Amino acid sequence: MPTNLPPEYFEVERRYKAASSPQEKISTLEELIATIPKHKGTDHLRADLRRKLSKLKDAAQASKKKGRQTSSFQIDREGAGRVALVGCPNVGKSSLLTNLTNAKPKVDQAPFTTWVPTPGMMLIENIQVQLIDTPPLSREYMEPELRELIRGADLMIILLDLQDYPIQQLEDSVEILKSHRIEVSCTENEPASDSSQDLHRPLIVVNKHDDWELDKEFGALCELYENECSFISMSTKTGRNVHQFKQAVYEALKIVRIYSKRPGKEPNLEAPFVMKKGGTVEEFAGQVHKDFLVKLKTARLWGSGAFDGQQVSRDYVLQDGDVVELVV
Ligand SMILES: Nc1nc2c(ncn2[C@@H]2O[C@H](COP(=O)(O)OP(=O)(O)O)[C@@H](O)[C@H]2O)c(=O)[nH]1
Ligand SMILES: [Mg+2]
Repeated sequence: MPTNLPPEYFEVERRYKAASSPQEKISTLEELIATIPKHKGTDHLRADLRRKLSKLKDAAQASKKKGRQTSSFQIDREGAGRVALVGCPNVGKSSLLTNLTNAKPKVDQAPFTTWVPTPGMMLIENIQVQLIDTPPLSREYMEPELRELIRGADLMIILLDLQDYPIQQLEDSVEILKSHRIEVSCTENEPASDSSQDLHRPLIVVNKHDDWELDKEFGALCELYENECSFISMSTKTGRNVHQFKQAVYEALKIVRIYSKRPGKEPNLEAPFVMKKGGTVEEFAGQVHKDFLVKLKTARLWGSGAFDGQQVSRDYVLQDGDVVELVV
């Protein structure tokens, strides 16, 4: 054993030894290797640990192939949209999930606390959205199932820590995602290209903006990226800007809420139908009941784009908050 190992080595080694799940073992071992200074005296140790790491990864792959149906990456879709929360260690992903949803993931000052994705439901006004806390981004490795989970989400949030080099974190996050073949573009006005379907436009959320004392830091960040991308900031600790955060998630999901109304009755404003922006009366009818889709004669509308009770055609594009009476 080389004698000149830094104190962090032993701290990480302790966590590595205590790790129980294979993912946890892999990540702590990666961390451990990173703590070792590179010189002749540590060559053997590093080679040794690398061999261990590759064995662990092989074993993890093999067991995943066996037990696919019980994988914790298979999460049922619930609610009006799925949002994957990604970012570097310690930015506050798990805190966000704990404070804004019904889920209870582990929150810890030690980095790399979250090993498997954890879903939770977040209420935005009268709809529920599924947020998924994910393991911290790591350059070395990403579970293939995690990649699919992130790619398949309706929205990706890249979370940054305002108090810990957010610029570096943003660059790292984008680079790491790209290295695992998750293409992201933070630029809002970039023209759509052929591959735009695979291009993710994340919502960039800056956490730990606890109070006004950090306004200057946040202002500087916004200024730096003024012509490139926009940020919203919040604090999961003090609850600052939580409302704005939820509104931004709603906007980014590009959905609308439509209320169904029966003739002569009031609509139930507690239980909207949720559709993608641009959805028509016809699509709405199909969502309410497939019989309506066939039998629909006309529809009457109460909402922003029409006068009360106006008759609209099947291809009328509905807007957020519209109330629709389907006539069959
Ligand atoms: N000051 C401050 N600390 C926070 C905030 N959100 C989370 N933290 C702390 O940051 C640390 C890491 O949080 P965690 O949610 O585990 O981060 P994760 O690794 O991204 O899941 C914990 O000590 C949290 O208490 C915040 O808004 N403000
Ligand atoms: Mg976490």
